[in-house]
Amino acid sequence: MCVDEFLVGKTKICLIQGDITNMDTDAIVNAANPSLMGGGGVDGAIHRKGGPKILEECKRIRTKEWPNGLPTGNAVITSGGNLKARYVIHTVGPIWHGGNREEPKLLAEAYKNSLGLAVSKGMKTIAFPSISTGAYRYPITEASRIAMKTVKNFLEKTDKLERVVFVLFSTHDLEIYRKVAREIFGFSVSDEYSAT
Ligand code: AR6
Repeated sequence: MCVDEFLVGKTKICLIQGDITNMDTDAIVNAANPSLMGGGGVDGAIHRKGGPKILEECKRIRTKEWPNGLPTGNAVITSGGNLKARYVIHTVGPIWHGGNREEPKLLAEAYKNSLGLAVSKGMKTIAFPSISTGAYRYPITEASRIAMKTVKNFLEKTDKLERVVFVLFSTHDLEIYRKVAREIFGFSVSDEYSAT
């Protein structure tokens, strides 16, 4: 259930609180690190629940495409293993170093490249976690603004996606996204209902 829903063209933007590994979207996005070998946070949860198939595919990607690791801002795709989502899109967000090391640009690229990959594979629905705002310490208000602005810009150029979901782990993160979403998308469909 979306806590808030916004529209960009025909695409629904949904904000929810929860665990991204439970999502039944075509793809869920993993906030990975360049090694693609797993880690903590969302990455750990996805590999734990998705099972060993995801790691095997990541190893293959490392060998064939990215022997030195996936560069920050890039995205690759594996199957979803035992997850409900059929695919996992692994992207690497920037580590926050204070904001002068191209962090905003790299974070926007992580979102844009993940969306591009989803569209190129014919997917209709995709769910994102709040990339870089955990272990990588990106301040969440700034990161949420980049996340939602990048999604909005992307959707203004394509109408191929039906739904983009932002899955926030904590109430605190969800509240920040809800507030910033109104700056970016305008009113929520639920605001309209509550006004009547
Ligand atoms: N579902 C949704 N969101 C979650 C979940 C979950 N199951 N678990 C955590 N979050 P992080 P990063 C939230 O650290 O900052 C890993 O070790 C979390 O509360 O997962 O991009 C990787 O291997 C936070 O708001 O990702 C990398 O080394 C957000 O997801 C590094 O962490 C992102 O937190 C990447 O760091």
